[in-house]
Amino acid sequence: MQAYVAVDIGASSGRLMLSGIEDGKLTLKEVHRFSNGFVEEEGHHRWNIDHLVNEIFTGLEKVKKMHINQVRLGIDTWAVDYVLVGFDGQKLCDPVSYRDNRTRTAIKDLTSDLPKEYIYEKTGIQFQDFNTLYQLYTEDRDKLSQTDKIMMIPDYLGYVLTGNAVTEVTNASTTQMLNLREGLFDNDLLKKVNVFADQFPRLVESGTYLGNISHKWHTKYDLPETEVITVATHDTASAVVGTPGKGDDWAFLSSGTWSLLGAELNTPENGLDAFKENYTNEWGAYGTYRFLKNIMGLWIAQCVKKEYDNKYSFSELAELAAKEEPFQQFIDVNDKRFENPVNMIAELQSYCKETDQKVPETPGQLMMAIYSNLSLFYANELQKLGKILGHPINVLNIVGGGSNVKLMNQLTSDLANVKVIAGPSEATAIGNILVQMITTKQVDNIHEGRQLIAESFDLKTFEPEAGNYASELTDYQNFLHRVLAQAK
Ligand code: LFR
Repeated sequence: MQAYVAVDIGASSGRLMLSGIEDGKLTLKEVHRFSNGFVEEEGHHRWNIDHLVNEIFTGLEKVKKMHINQVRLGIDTWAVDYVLVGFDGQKLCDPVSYRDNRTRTAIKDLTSDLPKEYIYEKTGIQFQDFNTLYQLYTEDRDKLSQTDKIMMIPDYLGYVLTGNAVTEVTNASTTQMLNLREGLFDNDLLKKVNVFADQFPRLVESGTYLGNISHKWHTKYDLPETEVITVATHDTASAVVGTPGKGDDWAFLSSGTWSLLGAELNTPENGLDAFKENYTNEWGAYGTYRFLKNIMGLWIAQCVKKEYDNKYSFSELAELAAKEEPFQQFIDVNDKRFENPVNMIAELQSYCKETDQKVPETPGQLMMAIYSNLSLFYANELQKLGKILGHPINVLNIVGGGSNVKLMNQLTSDLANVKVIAGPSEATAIGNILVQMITTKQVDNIHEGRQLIAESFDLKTFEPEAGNYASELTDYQNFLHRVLAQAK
């Protein structure tokens, strides 16, 4: 059996998943899991990128110990962050995390003489102050002048492994510097942030052979023969590939640290409505676009869990939440204050106090507040999405770790009046593997691949319960309207 390894690294953890096709079904096994996170270093929140490289090797050594001597491997990670590589081929420093506060005013500063509409028309990408465009805008000029190459995180990891450097498009699009029409980096935007197109390795599509792991690593570690394939390197792009959506009225919700809710399109939707709602057109594998909205997601729950010193597991927290009543308070989960607060529990509580609402106190109440409000936010966005696209969404495919939270799946189904299909929870790793399999021609195309996913994993369906929560969504929409108007 041909063995495939997905290296899938998110903001809070990474894993190596081993996969293949056995008896017509996709198999998936976690061989290694490790933690990830940013730490304060040289005045910024930074990722420890060498740690990630080491963990990839540790995982591959485990694969070798299983007597697997030859693998294909793909890497996906979160987006927008980058590594500056000097003329000696080495990183200049650890990459800064997108949650660092160095870019807080960058959108305002950069767009003071380059209108937002102009940037959106060119790129179709949402305005998030952490986009690479704004990170580079605030980047240390000395460092930039010492930079030979700017590499996105997964491209950098591939480069360390193989010595070959590329810029893969699904992730590159999140920089907000690719021109939709030309399919290339946009020189106007690059100039604005003092970088040049040739500082980026050549652009490639998902599903490109990168090369074998360099010989030097084989002398240091006991590794299988490994051929690296550049997959859909943005984790969200891989997650969408790994979503078994069917028909033309489905939306996806990739539910992890972030909740990414949207639809897969064949042509970008960068008109005025999409601009006003700050929807993004990230490039997908095989010429598609991920038309989506970033929602704060389970990050809020991850912080709460950590602040209870990880005393409860996620499933214990979900059980505690299930004992509470939903919708005890409304929260705009996308409020910037939840992006990187000193203490998430305190932040949630002061939000409720400031808005004269019931303050959640216990772990169960806090979790129920998070689940209720994420579900409300999803339902609200599904309505908007349907409006922008001009057709209703009837099915929501939820993938990622969040798809295991039954309570939230049912609340979302009820509130949005859609059928929810939950799973697979490892869609990102699966999408990573699928692109490798399509590249090696073990699977014909993405349609066949999605069919294979549906047949290989246990998907759960949630039907809307009519009449449930009829007024909550409208009340929430009125609440959002009010708080957003006040913030202006
Ligand atoms: C999810 C994700 C999102 C991106 C955010 C920051 O892990 O990749 O798609 O907006 O992280 O990179």
